Amino acid sequence: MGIIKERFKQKADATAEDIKQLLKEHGDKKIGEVQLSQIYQGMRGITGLVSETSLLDSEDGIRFRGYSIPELQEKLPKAPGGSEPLPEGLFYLMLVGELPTEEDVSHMSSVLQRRSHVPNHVFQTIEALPITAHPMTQFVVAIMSLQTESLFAKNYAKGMAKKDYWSSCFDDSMDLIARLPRIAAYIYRRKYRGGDHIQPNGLLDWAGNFAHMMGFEDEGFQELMRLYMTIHSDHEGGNVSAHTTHLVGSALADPYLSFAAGMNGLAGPLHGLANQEVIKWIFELREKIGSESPSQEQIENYVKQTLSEGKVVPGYGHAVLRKTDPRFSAQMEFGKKHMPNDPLVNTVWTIYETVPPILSSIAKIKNPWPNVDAHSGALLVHYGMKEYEFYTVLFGVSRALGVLASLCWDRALGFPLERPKSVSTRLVKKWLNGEAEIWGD
Ligand code: CMX
Repeated sequence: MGIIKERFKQKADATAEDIKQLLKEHGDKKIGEVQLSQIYQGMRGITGLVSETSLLDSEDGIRFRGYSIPELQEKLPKAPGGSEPLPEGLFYLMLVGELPTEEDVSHMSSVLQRRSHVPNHVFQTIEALPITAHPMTQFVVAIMSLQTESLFAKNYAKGMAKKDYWSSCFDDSMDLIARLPRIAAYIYRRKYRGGDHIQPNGLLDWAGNFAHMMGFEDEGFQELMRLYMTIHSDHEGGNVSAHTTHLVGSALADPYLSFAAGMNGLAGPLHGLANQEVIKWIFELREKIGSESPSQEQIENYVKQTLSEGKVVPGYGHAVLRKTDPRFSAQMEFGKKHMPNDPLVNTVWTIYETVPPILSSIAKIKNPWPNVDAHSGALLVHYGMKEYEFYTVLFGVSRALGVLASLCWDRALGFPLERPKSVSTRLVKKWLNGEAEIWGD
């Protein structure tokens, strides 16, 4: 057994023992109440899941195993000469629950390099799709075709015992994370660079190699990828991509099937696809006014027009957050350091000054502040990646780190099939009339 796997198992066994004790002593404690409005309105605020890898606070934003983004930037190992964290270090932290040393991260990088081979049929499957297919469609289809490699599925078919689920889940998760950059880069080069593919560089770190395979050799872009892959990786358990991966995995669907399901959710415009929508929306504004640098007044009018057409302002609002997303702030810092005069980045900052007061004046909107997607595209455009339909694939490659680390924990802790109770409006009415109970089977 590899050293990372061994450490993970030790931690998971200790946590499983803790949970057993905790449930024995406190299993009947109430954690909250559920209102009728919550079950009709997206289950906001209902605590119903356990996810060990990260925790979201509505004011402070995300913490990964207790560490904020600035703390990760300070404490996680970096690439030689770089100042952004190596995402494989964050993966180690989410998986093992401890900050990795430089040695741990370089071990993780080489394990991922070793596992990164993508079988030829995956590329053939991508090629079978029309080139016009959305990159997220190509990405999900490619992940599904890679499912032929699932150890979990093979071992389950052979009669694997429950106690061994975690081990195959762990191996599949490592393999999948190792292979995703190659697949995503293939899709990018196929769709936007005439199929001129670039071989991996075995000496680079996971994110640096991803940038290289997409054709971006600029050290600034590689640093951006390290930051990007770090901050998009996880956002506790209830967001659509994490929850879907967890839910599908709870049926013992293998990590390939579970992750592909999560990626279908990420491809929704209220979730990950918002990152393409933001840049599309800004490009349309630029075209409309015939200038690269819209004034605050022009932005204000454009926002009001968007709202009056019954559309959302992309990149703003959040189901949980009630302040500026620290993932937005981290990207803003990156912009200030590397491209303070870039017109598109400056437009993102002017939008940040303009949108919150407008959204604040609309009573139903609970959070007028920007989320992660409001900033990411402008940084990519700066380095020449203008093909915004591809952006959600980048989000997806990063999201694998969090949701697959979580899936390993689900299997190691023996979490069961997830199956909440649903009701019909007919039953709700009967219950309100005192004619029926609302719980039970
Ligand atoms: N622009 C316009 N209206 C907005 C809005 C925005 N940015 N954010 C929320 N609202 C509206 C909602 O559509 C909803 O309207 P209806 O009641 O008419 O349906 C109302 O305000 C209440 O919404 P809320 O409780 O504040 O927010 P929700 O938890 O329902 O939704 C989110 C959260 C993210 C879907 C929403 O803010 C939104 O659509 N934002 C724009 C899309 C976006 O940026 N998504 C990315 C989120 C981050 C990620 O997952 O990547």
